[in-house]
Amino acid sequence: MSTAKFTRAIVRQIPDSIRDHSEANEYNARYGLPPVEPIDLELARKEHAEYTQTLRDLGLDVTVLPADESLPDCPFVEDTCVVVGNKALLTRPYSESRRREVDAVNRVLMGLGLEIHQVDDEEATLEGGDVFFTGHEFFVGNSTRTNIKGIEFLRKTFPEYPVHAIPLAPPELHLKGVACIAAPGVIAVCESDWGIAAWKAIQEQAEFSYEALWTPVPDVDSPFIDDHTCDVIYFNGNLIHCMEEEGPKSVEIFAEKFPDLNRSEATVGELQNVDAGLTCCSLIF
Ligand code: CIR
Repeated sequence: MSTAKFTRAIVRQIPDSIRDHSEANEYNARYGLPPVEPIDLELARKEHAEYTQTLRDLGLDVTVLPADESLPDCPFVEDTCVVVGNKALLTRPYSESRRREVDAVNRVLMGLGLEIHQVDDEEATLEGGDVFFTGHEFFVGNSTRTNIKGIEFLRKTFPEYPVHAIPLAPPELHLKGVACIAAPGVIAVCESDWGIAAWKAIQEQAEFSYEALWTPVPDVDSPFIDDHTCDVIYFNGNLIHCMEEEGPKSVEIFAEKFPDLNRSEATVGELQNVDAGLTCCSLIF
């Protein structure tokens, strides 16, 4: 993992329009998944405010962008950009309805003087939820949301690092939903068929060595418990993971594996109804 210190985060508030117009509706319909449960907006905003406060408490300078009602999925800022060091690659989200989300994030990053690159090929798609950086190399999901042309932009922007494309079959949305950097040299991987396949591909392609930390597959009787709990946030010796009530087995696994990390719990609970993971509500750099 890079020793560079992370100092900033960007988050974006939740528009009312997310309740009826999130891309999750279209996604679930396309892949035969159950219809999206309506979001309790008040609860979602409370959880989002607590999530934001957790980032502040851990020392980050957090920019909170206002919601945009014309962009229902705008709180998922992670998808709009990949930032490493002083370089930022503005992405091109898969859905037309999400493309303008990058503009507000771009303005913040430009104001901070970052070197900005952009996915500007009409055939390329890339979403930040598919990308994780280990400090030495990138792993990027070749998924329903990110294609090979999009991955090429990551290679062109960061020629100093290897970029490895990891196949991800639907209905999994993003790579970080099944494998995610959890600490230097440790990748949290969900013990599902998708996670196992991703880990195999990671091992085949990695140029550095990593250990897998397996997180459990949800129980069929309680499918939201321990679901996607590999999606964690690591920076500056801090690990943010799911709440104990969301992932009791996972929290035990993190506690045992990382006695020396400063662990915090956070949730984007209500937003999980529209396919949000923990990492997707912030851009940390
Ligand atoms: C979408 O389908 O694009 C949004 N409803 C969810 C995006 C979540 N992004 C992420 O986990 N990185």
